[in-house]
Amino acid sequence: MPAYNAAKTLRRTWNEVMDQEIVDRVIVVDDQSRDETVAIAKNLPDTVVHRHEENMGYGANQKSCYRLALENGGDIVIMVHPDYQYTPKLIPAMAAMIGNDLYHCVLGSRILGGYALKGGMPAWKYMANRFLTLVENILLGAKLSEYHTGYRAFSRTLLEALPLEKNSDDFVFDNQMLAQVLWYGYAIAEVSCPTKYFPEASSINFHRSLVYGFACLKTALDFRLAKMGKIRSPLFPGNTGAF
Ligand SMILES: Nc1nc2c(ncn2[C@@H]2O[C@H](COP(=O)(O)OP(=O)(O)O)[C@@H](O)[C@H]2O)c(=O)[nH]1
Ligand SMILES: [Mg+2]
Repeated sequence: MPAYNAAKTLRRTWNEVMDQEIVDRVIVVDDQSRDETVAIAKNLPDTVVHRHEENMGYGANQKSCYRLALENGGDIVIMVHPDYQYTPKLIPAMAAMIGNDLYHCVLGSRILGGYALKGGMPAWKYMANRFLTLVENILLGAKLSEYHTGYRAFSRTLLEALPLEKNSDDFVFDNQMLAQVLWYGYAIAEVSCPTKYFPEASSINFHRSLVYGFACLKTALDFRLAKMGKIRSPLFPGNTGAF
């Protein structure tokens, strides 16, 4: 759980995660929240809490999460936002798809199934999501329903293979990571996840979203140019023979 000001929802999310009776350990990385996130996390059993010395960003937070998950021996690692926006009830399904050796990466998609708007996703976020997804599918050569979910499961093998440290410390980390999964030739599976939007579940404003959107487009473009051998990118190393 990459946490930032998640005091109001962390315990609820954690409770529901543990109710699934399949999770051995929870990793909470706090990115210098201004609320009680750390104090609450420290009282949770079976939980490793790590606090960044300073606010480093959402991508940096996830880098710490995956590093700690691997250090703690995780074979199946599931990232879920602690803002209670994504139901932990899908964890057994997502973990099974990895544990049964079907996939190395599974996303909980809010778009798949078609209920995102009914679930309260703001219309402008929905439109942006659909547009970015369309362009990314074309440039990345994939067929995903969305690239922007905060609910993702990975195998240890995959996490060890990706050069995550090269990625951004900001929100576009999420996008770069999925592009890397595809770059390394892994299939991405999706399960339909109910969408919930409420005040605590969303803090990203229009400006941050715009910056994120353009960074997503750049990621997809870099991927395509690297594939064509036109550029070298530390995110997408060792092209298939082009250089
Ligand atoms: N580490 C870190 N995480 C952040 C920061 N700002 C937002 N987040 C987290 O990023 C995630 C996505 O943000 P959120 O506001 O929920 O966006 P939305 O649900 O996509 O509308 C949430 O888990 C937030 O807690 C930050 O400055 N640092
Ligand atoms: Mg959210």
